[in-house]
Amino acid sequence: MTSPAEAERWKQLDVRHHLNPFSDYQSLKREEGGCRIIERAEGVRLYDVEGRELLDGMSGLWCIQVGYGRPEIVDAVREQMEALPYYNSFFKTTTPPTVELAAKLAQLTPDGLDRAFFGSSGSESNDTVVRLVRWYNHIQGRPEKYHFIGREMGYHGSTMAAASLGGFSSMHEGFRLPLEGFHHVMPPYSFGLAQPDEDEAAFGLRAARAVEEKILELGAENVAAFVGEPVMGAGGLIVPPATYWPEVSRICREHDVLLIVDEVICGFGRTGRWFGSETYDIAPDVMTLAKGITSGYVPLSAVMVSEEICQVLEEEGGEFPHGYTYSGHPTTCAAALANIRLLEDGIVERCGKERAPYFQERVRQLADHPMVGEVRGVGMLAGVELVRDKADRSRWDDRSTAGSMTRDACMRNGIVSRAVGDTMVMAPPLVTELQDIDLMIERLGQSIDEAYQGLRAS
Ligand code: PXG
Repeated sequence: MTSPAEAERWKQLDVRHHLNPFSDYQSLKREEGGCRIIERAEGVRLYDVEGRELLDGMSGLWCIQVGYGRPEIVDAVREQMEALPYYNSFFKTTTPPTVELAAKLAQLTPDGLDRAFFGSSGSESNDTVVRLVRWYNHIQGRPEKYHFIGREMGYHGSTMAAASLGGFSSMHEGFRLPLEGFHHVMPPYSFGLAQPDEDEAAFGLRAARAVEEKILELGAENVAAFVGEPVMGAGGLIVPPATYWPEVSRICREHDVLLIVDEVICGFGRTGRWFGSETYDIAPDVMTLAKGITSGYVPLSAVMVSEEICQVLEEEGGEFPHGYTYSGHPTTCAAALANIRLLEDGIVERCGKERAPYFQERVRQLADHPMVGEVRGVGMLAGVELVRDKADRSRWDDRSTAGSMTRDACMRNGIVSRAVGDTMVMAPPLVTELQDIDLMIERLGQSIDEAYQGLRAS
């Protein structure tokens, strides 16, 4: 058990020496009691240095599919480290877990995606996509076909290219981003963007056709690819209408634009099936994977590439000048193989059949609360959007107040939920027991109500 003095020392060190990602440093410094320090975890529960227990309704950052404390992954990592902790896959070498994992991913992912390029993060994988796709067009003698289309509110990572693919203006301003050649269209966010007289199906088609309009505006001969998450995560858990992906797929095919699906959040059972592409019947040319690939135990990502693209690389490409020191890292690949064995051993199936439908049913019960405008979700993903007035969907004055108040209340009530503006997001581990789902929803509901009472009183 950590002593209060030791906990205090860590908090001081954090403020003095650590630049936390996506943090307001002044407010971190002011934060009463300092940063929360998580020390250990088991199953779906986190424990901080003060000994407080929190239910992890976010699977870390959308990644702990199999829950914390799985000895199978720990053992696999230890055994691999003992045999070969590191070797690279540059210059005509590879390692056994690297090729075993590549083959496993080829088997699990949709037909036609049979080869993997490895990295250490979702951002790296999306950077790989940009380089790979531009190279693919370059070696075919069409270098002008280099433009990418992403979506406003899309999130693809923090590196320069990944942030350019993403559609967050807060990540562009001040960084000279997006880089040249990156464009964005409206997201399929019906609660916020549909016209009053427009139904889901019609809105989905309109959002998809924004992709086509952008292709025509840029000239199809100049557009390399469209990139999207099956369900948008960090942008506020945006679940597309059923009409959206079939129309986007048709448009990409018709204009010879590659369809890149970012499965960093949706992959490995998160949407109730193995991949979001299965849930939405998408046939991607390229797919990016990270997070759930190792359940976050160690950093690893992959880009799955279609045979058509690989054939061109093989026949026309020569050497592909791209790679990372840790591409195909044997220890992380061994962790992924152990994690996937657990997922294959009934976790994805049971989640899809039992836990996810139960989670969806329970979270939708929050829709009755006067501050809840919409509950949306699929699989083990849910968004609860908070409004001032249900009838006209108006917001509390400062968009994010209701969200940040609810998030703070969640922490007090022992549940981790993420606030994206005024949308509360939940993405619990795929192994969450039904009674823990009950507890999570109860605590989230109570926290929404506490924030509501607070907002009404102010
Ligand atoms: N694609 C998607 C769809 C993501 O959600 C990335 C790529 C980038 O992955 P890396 O491993 O480079 O972080 C992500 C990451 C949040 C949050 O608060 C979301 C992410 C990362 C950090 C915070 O919602 N998603």
